Amino acid sequence: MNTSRSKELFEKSRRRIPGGVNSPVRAFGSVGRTPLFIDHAKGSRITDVDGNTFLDYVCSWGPGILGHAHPTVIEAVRKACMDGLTYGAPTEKEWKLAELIHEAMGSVEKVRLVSSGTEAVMSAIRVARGYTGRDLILKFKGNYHGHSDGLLVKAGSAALTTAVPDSSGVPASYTQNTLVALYNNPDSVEELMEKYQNQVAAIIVEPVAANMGVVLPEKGFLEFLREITVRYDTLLIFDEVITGFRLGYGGAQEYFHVTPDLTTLGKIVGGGMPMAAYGGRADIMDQVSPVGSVYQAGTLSGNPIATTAGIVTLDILKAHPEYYGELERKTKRLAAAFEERSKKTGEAIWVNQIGSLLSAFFAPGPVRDYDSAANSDTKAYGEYFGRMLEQGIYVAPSQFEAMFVSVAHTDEEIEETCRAICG
Ligand code: KE4
Repeated sequence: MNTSRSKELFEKSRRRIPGGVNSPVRAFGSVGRTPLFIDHAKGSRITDVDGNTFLDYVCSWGPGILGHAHPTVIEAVRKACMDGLTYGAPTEKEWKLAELIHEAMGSVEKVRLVSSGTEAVMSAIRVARGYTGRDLILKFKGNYHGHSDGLLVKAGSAALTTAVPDSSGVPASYTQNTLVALYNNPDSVEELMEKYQNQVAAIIVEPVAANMGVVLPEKGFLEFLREITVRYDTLLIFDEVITGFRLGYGGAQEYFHVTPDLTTLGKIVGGGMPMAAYGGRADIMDQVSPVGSVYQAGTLSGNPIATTAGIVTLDILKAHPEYYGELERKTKRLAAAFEERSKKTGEAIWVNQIGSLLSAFFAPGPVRDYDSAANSDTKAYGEYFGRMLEQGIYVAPSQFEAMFVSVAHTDEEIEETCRAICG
């Protein structure tokens, strides 16, 4: 496969942009290859600057549930652009999107639109602290919630129960209010809540983890988090940046019938434009300025182009509830192909799949938390990634990311992908 133009652009970009990319995972570092520079995308396919076309299972890390350049979304965005790109003033579209979000997730009684998932989570945490008057936040090892300082943490040693920075440039003092528990491990949560009791403002969780690869909540885990947060008057934050509108139109909170106090959204809610949101109970969200004393602001928050893309995307998903069954069926077919491969080659492959999210871990499994995910053979994953690319299939360039399926992936393309998986 000719990738000379990508290589040339990568060399030039690296001179001006750290690593030649604007987000680290795009650098293909963990699969040891030169990143592909993309020229355009349409439907289920993405084309690089050398003219190589691939079936795309990254879908821009989640926003692309309708496929790339959906004609209705593009037409609406094109039209909206003619009316100006941003005003820095309220518009009807922001209210419309807020209503759509509330209609899909009743727990989101009030919502603020922001420009990235990181900003949504950072703001939700600030509101939780402002509402409760407490400082500590409990998160889970292997969950990723964007790159705000207090959340760039790794679990301290067993002795430590507060976190230590997982990035240079983050002062240790910024992470001393972050506790780290183990996903699918209620005892680790009990222990920390017992120790810190009424100091914990919120527990934040990916209701389906998708940043250590896809790891499902075990039966009762989310219900347990709901119960223990009530018990300690702590808020429960569902980080639904990936699961929102992905697991179903009502996200993970509808899928699992567990209602959080605050929810963060991103990706699909913006239809591919820079848009995210945080929201929840009105009494909590009324802490936000100018109503309350928790400050949060943004020049391009809720801008008319991003809200247009979000509204049209949600309208399409709302009008087609059947999409979610189709997405699950196709994704299950992919999961079966990995199982067929494992039987055929004897490779240890453990698959976690839910809705249109899937991860094939090159590990014996079961993969149920960070440590079991980290046990994966990343070299084997890198070889798999290369095989798929050579066969025209673009999957996540990291073992610890999800495979995303879109409505645009046809059954024939799923079968083509299954053949590539089975080898
Ligand atoms: P952004 O700031 O990247 O928009 O959202 C941060 C975020 C928050 N919460 C969850 C559950 C997320 O998955 C993310 C971002 N997801 C990654 C993909 N695993 C973004 C891809 C990237 O970093 O380039």
